[in-house]
Amino acid sequence: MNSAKLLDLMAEAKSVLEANWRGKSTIPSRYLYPHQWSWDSAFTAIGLSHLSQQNAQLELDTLFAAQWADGRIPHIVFNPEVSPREYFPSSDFWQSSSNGGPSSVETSGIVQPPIHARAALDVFRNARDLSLANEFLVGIYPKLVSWHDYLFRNRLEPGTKLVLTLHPWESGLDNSPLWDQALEGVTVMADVATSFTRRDLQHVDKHDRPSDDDYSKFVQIATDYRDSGYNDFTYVDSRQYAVVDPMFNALLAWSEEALGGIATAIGLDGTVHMERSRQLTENLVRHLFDEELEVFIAFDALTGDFSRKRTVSGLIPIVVSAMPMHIVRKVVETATGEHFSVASSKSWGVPSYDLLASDFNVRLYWRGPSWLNTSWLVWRGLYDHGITKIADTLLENLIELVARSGCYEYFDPITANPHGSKDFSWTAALAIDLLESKKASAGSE
Ligand code: 9WN
Repeated sequence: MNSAKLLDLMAEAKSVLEANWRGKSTIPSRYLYPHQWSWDSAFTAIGLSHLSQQNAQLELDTLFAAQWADGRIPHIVFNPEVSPREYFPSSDFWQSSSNGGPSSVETSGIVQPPIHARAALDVFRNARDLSLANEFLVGIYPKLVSWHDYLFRNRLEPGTKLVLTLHPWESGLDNSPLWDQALEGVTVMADVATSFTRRDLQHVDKHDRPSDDDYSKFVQIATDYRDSGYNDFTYVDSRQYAVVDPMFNALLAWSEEALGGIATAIGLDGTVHMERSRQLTENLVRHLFDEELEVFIAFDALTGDFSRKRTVSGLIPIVVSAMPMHIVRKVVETATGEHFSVASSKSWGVPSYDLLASDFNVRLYWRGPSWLNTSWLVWRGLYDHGITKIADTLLENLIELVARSGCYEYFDPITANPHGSKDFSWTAALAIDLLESKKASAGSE
């Protein structure tokens, strides 16, 4: 791609982030998601770190200002100036401040993948003002520790010793086929099914979004959790959904490694974090690596069944540095083979689902399309494990995808057609990060 096109992409990505900046944090999209989302903010901070160290730090600090007393980082922090009619479920649904959430701000009660420590370390590494960066790390480190402690304390699944997601939204890959089996067991009460109006369909095509049936189940599970007062311990008996997700656990392991790096950077001992990461990695391999499918799969803690499907969630554990190289190689073979066709002319980005599955769908939410964040995670895994040729091909492919189709929420992996919301923050942020990496590697050649 010529340098004028690369500059155009950089300019477009910057303008998306500027337009979505709300003074202290960034919204994922002006059309669909008008509040602050947890893992979106982490990805956005990584992109912002190349543009403004202060804003990147503020993005994460704002999110962590909404941390609950028990350590959880909520998946949404609501902007009180936005009407509840703009997004469902709104703060009236979650009722966080009367159920253990902070009193200063309204939030949701569930969480999202723990990628924040990794984002904080990337922000620190890209910083120009080192004393400001150090102050930022010192401030956020105990909050990150308390966030991870919440997961280990409240969400540990006793059999696998991995952490549980209690809602498909907690995975960030809401509608992935990996959760289908677990969702089959969810009973929706009649009053819940009729209690809400979807707002998402006002903004995007219904063929791009989860079905009404799935949405009712999402609302039912969130209602059950809320009605327990978001108490992870008393909730155990009434749970209708409790799934061990490979990506969520891999990001926790990767972030524990990052916490180790942060601890060292601020003069503390990071051994405990490296040890936690090692244990999580060992448990991921032991319990969730499927030798036949050659990907990581999910475990349903309520039924004891495994969900044996090839999804992007099962490729992402290669981000963890401690992942044994023979496992990384097998996963990379799956990623580059016919099921995902990564880094080939046959697909754009990393498809969210097996291209050969009978229910693969090029446009349906997390059931086929490529997203920039999950593709970026696979790229980081390749790159950090020194699988440079494939990593570089994927990097070029991702840059060209966004340059061609724009900063959309997700893309058809076969045609590159854009889907979902336009001007999407993490697409813009991670495109910036990829462009900067390309520049840095060209500079070092
Ligand atoms: C529910 C904001 C979020 C992302 C998720 C993505 C989608 C919300 C929704 O949008 O989820 O949290 O309404 O569909 O699946 O990963 O964080 O961008």
